Amino acid sequence: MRRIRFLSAIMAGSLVLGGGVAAAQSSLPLSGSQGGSAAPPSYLKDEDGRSLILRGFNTASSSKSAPDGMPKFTEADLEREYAAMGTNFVRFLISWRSVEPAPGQYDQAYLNRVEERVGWYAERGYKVMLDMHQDVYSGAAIPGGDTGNGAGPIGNGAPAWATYTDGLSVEPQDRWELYYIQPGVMRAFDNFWNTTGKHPELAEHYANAWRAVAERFADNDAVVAYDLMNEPWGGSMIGSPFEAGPLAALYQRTTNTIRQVDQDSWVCVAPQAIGVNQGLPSGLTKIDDPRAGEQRIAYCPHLYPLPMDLGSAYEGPARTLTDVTIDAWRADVERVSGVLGGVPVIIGEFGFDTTLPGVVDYIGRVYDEAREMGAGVAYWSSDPGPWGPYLEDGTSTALVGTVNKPYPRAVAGTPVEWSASDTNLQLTFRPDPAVTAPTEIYLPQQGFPGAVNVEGADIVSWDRDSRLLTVRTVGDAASATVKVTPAN
Ligand code: 9MR
Repeated sequence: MRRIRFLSAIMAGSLVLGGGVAAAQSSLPLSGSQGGSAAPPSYLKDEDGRSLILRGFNTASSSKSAPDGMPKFTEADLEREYAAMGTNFVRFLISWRSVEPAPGQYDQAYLNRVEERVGWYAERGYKVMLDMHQDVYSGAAIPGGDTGNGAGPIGNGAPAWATYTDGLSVEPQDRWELYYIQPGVMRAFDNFWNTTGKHPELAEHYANAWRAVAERFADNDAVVAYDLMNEPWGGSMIGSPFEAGPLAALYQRTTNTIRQVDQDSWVCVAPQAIGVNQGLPSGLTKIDDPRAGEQRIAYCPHLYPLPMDLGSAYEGPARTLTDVTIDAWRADVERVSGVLGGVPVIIGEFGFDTTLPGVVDYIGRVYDEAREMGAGVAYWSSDPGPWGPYLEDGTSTALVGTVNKPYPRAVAGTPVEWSASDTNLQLTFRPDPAVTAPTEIYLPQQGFPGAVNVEGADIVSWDRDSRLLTVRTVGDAASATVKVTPAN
């Protein structure tokens, strides 16, 4: 109940702010779905210039409070994930406390451990987005904080030396999200954003910590994106004043700093989490990418419709409310993608208790939305348990079969639309004559056990072990449609 009251209060507050944002924005040029027809999606590109359709997991919550900052996720776990679901993407959690354990000192041994794991993904053709994770600012903000629910210590992200609660209280809470409105946690955020005027150095440290990460991964083709901050929260400043103010300023500063060492990776920005994750409008404003050539900013919002987050099944009135939430969320995501300059979208997190009724429909719906939006997906999370693909004992959940579907992974041009069933994939795209690498498609064993039929393109290779089909279109048509089915 306490959590419901908290979320209701925040939602009510955000609704007021959201109304303000919507009213303020009605005089701006419309883009995305608010303009009547959604702008065509744009995509992250791989080193061969192919458009990437990214499908994968967050890995993992278990790293948040681990002394070495590493997830309980082995190379064998990755092998199992690929074999079962054919993923090509990971949102890999890193943390400021691990990157910069003392002011100005960057832990190269930690970055070595991250790099080793990035190597596991790279060897298997994955792309990686590094996510500077935080929940309720920092473990240091919450003395002995633990809900006792088995999830481990509460709070992660910032190093202790960057945590200034100014002696304000942080009382034990029965839900981790409730710590966000504890006075000491709010003050730690206020000091980070320097809305107190006392800690201008913290944002500079944050940007420089990102530069240390980017320096390490600038030349690594597997690392395509940097998610600048997980689920930002403004402390005592919420809604569009926060998003257009200190949050946008931090994003701009960090982007500029990353570009001192890395010109090519995408910089991903997320809105205020509370409210926007539940479908309210974001007030985030444009970030300018100082790199030469096209902008490489992406928008990486999370999706947690309130009924799902509160543990409802996807049925009855909760399903109706969830559907309405998803519609509103998508319209706003497409609008913000336009505000940011028509940038690619990655759903940085969404997740659901896979033991609840309606799970297959809910997860299927979100993947459908992502497909239509041209958005990448990182499901929350790969950690064992009812929300993940595997339980603690290794049993598969309903997630595995729901995720394991055909999809185009890398397209030699710009995707226009695609669809898939268990035994069929159809992709329409505008071929880019400058791209010589073939289009790559993942086809699960179940629907494609043997030879395949391809219409509209020539087969370059079909590897039944990796389940990857590569094709090349012939001629110089502006548009190509490729259809793939199992051969009889
Ligand atoms: O699922 C995670 C839960 O076990 C932890 O107690 C909690 C606090 O660290 O974080 C949960 O993961 C959240 C993620 O860090 C941020 N987005 C929402 C996720 C689900 O609540």
